[in-house]
Amino acid sequence: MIVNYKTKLIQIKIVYYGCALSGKTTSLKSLFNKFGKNGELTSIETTTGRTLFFDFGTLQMIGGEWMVKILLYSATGQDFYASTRPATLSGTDGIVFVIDSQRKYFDDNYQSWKELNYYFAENVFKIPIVLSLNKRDLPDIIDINEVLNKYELNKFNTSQIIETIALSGKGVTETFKSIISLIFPSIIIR
Ligand SMILES: Nc1nc2c(ncn2[C@@H]2O[C@H](COP(=O)(O)OP(=O)(O)OP(=O)(O)O)[C@@H](O)[C@H]2O)c(=O)[nH]1
Ligand SMILES: [Mg+2]
Repeated sequence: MIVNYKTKLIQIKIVYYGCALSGKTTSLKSLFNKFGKNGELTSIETTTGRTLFFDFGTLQMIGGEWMVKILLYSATGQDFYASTRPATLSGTDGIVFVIDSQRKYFDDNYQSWKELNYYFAENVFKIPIVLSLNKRDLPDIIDINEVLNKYELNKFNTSQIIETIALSGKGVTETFKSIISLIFPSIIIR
């Protein structure tokens, strides 16, 4: 977080993280679409639409006399580019962890979660985290309670879990508002 008292500008960084194809890029695209900022998200992609390094875009909001600039990133989920993930995570103020709810990907999601925990070590419990339980429109999906138990969310200081369908935009704004309010507990977004 960068705070400039002179210009009354606060800059924060949020990273969408999770296993390959869980829906991170789709979530960010839906979010920017909802804010009418289509085209303001830069995606560095392979020719098949997979994230090469990261997606990046900014959204701004006013809180009192302060301007809050939110830097949004998604880390690539592809293991081939895993070495780029720590750089994307560096200096983050909050994480949205995107889970592919399909039961067959339970282990892939959990491995990505373990990796995230490994990168931050014990500091992981202090970072605001929202779990986006994505792809709720698909068949054979895991139950929210299975995630709550397996991911031990009770150990985290500030966390939240929200069911989403990034493809249709369902829950995407709610997830974004939730991570902002975990970072700034006193900000209310209308
Ligand atoms: N049915 C369904 N499909 C989804 C949903 N969200 C994303 N997808 C699809 O899942 C695939 C992967 O989505 P991406 O957003 O590219 O996934 P990603 O997490 O950015 O993947 P990487 O960048 O490779 O790590 C795409 O075909 C999306 O259309 C969802 O909520 N429901
Ligand atoms: Mg992506």
